[in-house]
Amino acid sequence: MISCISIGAGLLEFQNKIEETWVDLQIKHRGYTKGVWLGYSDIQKEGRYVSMSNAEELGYNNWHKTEPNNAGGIEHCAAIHVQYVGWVDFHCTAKFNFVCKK
Ligand SMILES: [Ca+2]
Repeated sequence: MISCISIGAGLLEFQNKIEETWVDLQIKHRGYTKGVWLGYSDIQKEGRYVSMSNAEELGYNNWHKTEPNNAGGIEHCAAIHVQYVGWVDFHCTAKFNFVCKK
């Protein structure tokens, strides 16, 4: 996140499925094996995911069918996890890849 801000960008957010499909392709192309952070968090209010760039609720979303589940009460950051279809919430200190979006 800090790295993205330093270049005048923010973490990855999606407007629609077309954008997500393109990023999914890049993830496969680059051989990422864990996940990619998204710029969404519910750290402010549990269960209410908002954009970290403008604090607004998500328009488009693609949560996995059992997510977000706040497993262990410690999952407050959204990510694409390569082992799931759709997004997951995950503990924010995990070492995932990330994408900056301008
Ligand atoms: Ca989860």
